[in-house]
Amino acid sequence: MDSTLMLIKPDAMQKGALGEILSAVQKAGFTVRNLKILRLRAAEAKEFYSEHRERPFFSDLVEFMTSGEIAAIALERNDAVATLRKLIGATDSRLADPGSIRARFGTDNQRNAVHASDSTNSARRELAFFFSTRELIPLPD
Ligand code: FUP
Repeated sequence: MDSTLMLIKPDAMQKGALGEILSAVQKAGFTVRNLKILRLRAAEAKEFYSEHRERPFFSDLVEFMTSGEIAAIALERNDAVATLRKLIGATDSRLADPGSIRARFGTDNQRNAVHASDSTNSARRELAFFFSTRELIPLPD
């Protein structure tokens, strides 16, 4: 079983899409290991997206990601990273496959409803960004 991180971004949270997005990922066979709702500070958003710090859209992205609450969700499934990336669709919601989460709930290439880790290394880093080790361990029987 692999793990990955999904974020529900401020645009989708403001639309009240948390439940429908969770339902879509559960129907796709993911287990929700943990979930928290929080608002990122600017320094946290900059750290989370640090690989994009030289890109022209970086400050707009930080402003958007700090504009409201987000949900951070730890998900498990076989082949979790690739399966979730396919389920969310292309970065630009206008180009995402019909039926994908970004096509259903996003608007463009910034307000695109969700984030999903793009590799197992990113998933490890991003899960640790939001959750402690203890918060990711299954409860004993
Ligand atoms: P993705 O992995 O699909 O989230 O996409 P990228 O890693 O290419 O981009 C990271 C985030 O930067 C995207 F979710 C949205 C944002 N972005 C913009 O805000 N403007 C752009 O022109 C491109 C990306």
